[in-house]
Amino acid sequence: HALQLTLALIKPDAVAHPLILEAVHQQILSNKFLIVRMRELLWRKEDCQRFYHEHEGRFFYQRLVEFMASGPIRAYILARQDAIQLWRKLMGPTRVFRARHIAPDSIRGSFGLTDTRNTTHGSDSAVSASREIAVFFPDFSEQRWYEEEEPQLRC
Ligand code: DAT
Ligand code: MG
Repeated sequence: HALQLTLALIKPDAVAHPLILEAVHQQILSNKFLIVRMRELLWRKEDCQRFYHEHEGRFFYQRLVEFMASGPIRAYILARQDAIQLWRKLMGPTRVFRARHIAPDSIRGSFGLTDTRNTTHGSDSAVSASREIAVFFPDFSEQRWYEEEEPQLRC
């Protein structure tokens, strides 16, 4: 496919601040991602636990889950060539100290508060993108999108 899909989240630390929320949204637009779907929601703790189950047992797991359920988040399905890799590059490194030093202009380098409160999430592979899109947009069919919507975006 010419266009790849990814799941992007704006986390509670950034949704709580209108100017930061707007700045992250502008990054999406200025990098020519197509916003395929977008919604805002308050996440239940059990859903955060399931979403981050790969980190269960790590020292930050409890903190991460509490934080992600602490306020509204914004979820996007984004489409673009190399969407997964580009969105992760725009986010910058996971840990805020590293982000500020090696990628000061990245989203996390600019707005990240701590290693946990780091502004955004992005899928890390095509397999996780599909899984994560289904978590937030259960009615969205990737197959149908590629058959019916994506071809029209190319002509
Ligand atoms: P990413 O969000 O860059 O894919 P990840 O999947 O390794 O990073 O971790 C998921 C989230 O968990 C991350 O965005 C913030 C939190 N986290 C990861 N490593 C952490 C650490 N060392 N200390 C505190 N929080 C951490
Ligand atoms: Mg990850």
